[in-house]
Amino acid sequence: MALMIFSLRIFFFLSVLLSFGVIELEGSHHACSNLLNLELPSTCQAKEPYRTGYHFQPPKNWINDPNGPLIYKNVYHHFYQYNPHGVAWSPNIVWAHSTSNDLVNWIPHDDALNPSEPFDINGCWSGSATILPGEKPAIFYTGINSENEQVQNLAFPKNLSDPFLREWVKIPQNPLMIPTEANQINADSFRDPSTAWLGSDNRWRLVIGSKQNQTGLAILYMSEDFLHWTRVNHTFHSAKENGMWECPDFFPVSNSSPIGLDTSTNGPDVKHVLKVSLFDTAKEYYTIGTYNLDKDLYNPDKGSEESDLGLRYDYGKFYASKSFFDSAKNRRILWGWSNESSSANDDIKKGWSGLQTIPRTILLDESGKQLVQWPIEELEKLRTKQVRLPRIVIEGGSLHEVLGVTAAQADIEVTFEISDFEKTEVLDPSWTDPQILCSKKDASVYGGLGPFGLLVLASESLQEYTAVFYRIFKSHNNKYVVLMCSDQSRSSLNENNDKTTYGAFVDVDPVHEKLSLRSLIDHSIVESFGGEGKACITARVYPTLAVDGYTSLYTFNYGKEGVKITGSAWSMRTAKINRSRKEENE
Ligand SMILES: *[C@@H]1O[C@H](CO)[C@@H](O)[C@H](O)[C@H]1NC(C)=O
Ligand SMILES: *[C@@H]1O[C@H](CO)[C@@H](O)[C@H](O)[C@H]1NC(C)=O
Ligand SMILES: *[C@@H]1O[C@H](CO)[C@@H](O)[C@H](O)[C@H]1NC(C)=O
Ligand SMILES: *[C@@H]1O[C@H](CO)[C@@H](O)[C@H](O)[C@H]1NC(C)=O
Ligand SMILES: CC(=O)N[C@H]1CO[C@H](CO)[C@@H](O)[C@@H]1O
Repeated sequence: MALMIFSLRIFFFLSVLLSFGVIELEGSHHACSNLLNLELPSTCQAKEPYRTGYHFQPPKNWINDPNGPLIYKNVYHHFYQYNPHGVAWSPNIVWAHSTSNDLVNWIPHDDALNPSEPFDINGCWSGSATILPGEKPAIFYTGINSENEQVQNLAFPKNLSDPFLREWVKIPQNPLMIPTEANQINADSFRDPSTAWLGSDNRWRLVIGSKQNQTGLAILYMSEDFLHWTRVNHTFHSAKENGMWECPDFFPVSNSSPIGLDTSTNGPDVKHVLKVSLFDTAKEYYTIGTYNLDKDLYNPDKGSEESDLGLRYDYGKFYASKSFFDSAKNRRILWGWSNESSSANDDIKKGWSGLQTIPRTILLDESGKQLVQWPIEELEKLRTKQVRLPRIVIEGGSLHEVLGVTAAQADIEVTFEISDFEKTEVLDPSWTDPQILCSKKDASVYGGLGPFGLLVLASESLQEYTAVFYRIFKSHNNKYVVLMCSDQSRSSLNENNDKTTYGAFVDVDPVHEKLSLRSLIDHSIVESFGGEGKACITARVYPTLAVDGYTSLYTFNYGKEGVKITGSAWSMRTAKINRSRKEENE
């Protein structure tokens, strides 16, 4: 195969170089080259530059939380919070519904739940699905009732012979759980029922997010028949100074084999995970711990950080996530909502707001101390031509373009090998916050070992790019510390976007282990997986120049030490997601 890469040596700082305003490229290599910033031919102009090619989104309007994911008769169901009337959130939201055979291509259906009854007339908010014995799906969701209180309602499919479960019936006994003076639940803070699990005593349990003053709460309910629910007097779990807990997700993970577990599974080889979404900061965190069945309590493992400074599925734009057990493939799959970083006005111009991230499989890491995530294997069906990166050492101060892929819609997976650690910078003990460290030492700041990584959604003369990269430090106890960053500061010339830089420390030992990085690039979203899924960062970006055929992809190293790189990149086909009937038939 021809060398798909050519290298471009730069002098010291990228910023120095950029200040001259030019980077000389050896000839034109894109169908839609924009080197001179000339008026672009109309064939190269994207009508909707930010619409995604393979991330889930409906044709228009606002979406937020993924709801009640499930598999039924080998069909995957994805419900999501949807405002049929506009690009902004509105309380009287509905459950939109799509189904899929592969979690990649989706068919739209009519809304599954709409506000219609006194117990949900002001909105059908988030909830979860449970598969009852006899393969009978059930949905618990939060309704906003006619008094604007948050109550919990149950719905069943109308026709179990319909694999698409197109119609749902809200049971007449609703609401099944309500806030009262007696139970001391605040009617504004009582939402997002979890998937229910069955204990060995044959009783069902589920948790609901809440708060008491600033303490975040997971309120436990129990039932023998799934219809009559009683609040358990003690709190299942709580954490001070968390504020409101939204979307609690509680599930088992295996500590002996790389498989997912049904939500009701328990036993000696099982750990439990509690994930909560913090309403106050719009961030999530999870802990790994033990589920005490006798006392019906969850205890996070010793040393768990119970705030958004703790473990997160994703250190970027990712919220209101929910997992489910895929019984067809024995895996647990995680969905999350990635909201826009653009202004409300730009959302109106686009006509839509919000994406779902690529479903990820989640497993307990071998260390038992964190989870690892990876894009579902089905996504690889969208990969087209593979472009192998030549196995080279990228010298400090160089960048190499990856040619031959549609850089605005791509998947790239690379591994870095470091043989010389001599020039590693020392980690200042005050540098404890990875996000702040990534903002201070963004991609343009020259380092010792790193920054090295990818420049994605880059315009040809690098006025715009999003940098996903590593920096390695040496701590005072002589351990290497790996920092992963997603730097959006130069992602767009449009100043109205939120360009916050994100960061995470990745638990990889770079001396003995290879350091990998995978990025799913899709027009306005960059989902990155560091250390084989030990740290994930999702960013939303809106380049003005680096759109469609004008987009470039680079590997780079602005450290002093050379780094060996191997890997591949793929152009990604467009998934079939909620197309019109006409397109479906094409
Ligand atoms: C239930 O669904 C099946 C499969 O789609 C369909 O053949 C049948 O007519 C449906 N029954 C009713 C009562 O709608
Ligand atoms: C909540 O705060 C109020 C005052 O702000 C206090 O009186 C009350 O005891 C607190 N409740 C709990 C459960 O801490
Ligand atoms: C909760 O406490 C009340 C009295 O405080 C008691 O009557 C009730 O049985 C308890 N419920 C459970 C499920 O333990
Ligand atoms: C959505 O994005 C905005 C701006 O980037 C951010 O401030 C907000 O907290 C986000 N909300 C959620 C729920 O993620
Ligand atoms: C939920 C949703 O947005 N569904 C849409 C799927 O696509 C069809 C055709 O474009 C629309 O009519 C639906 O509204």
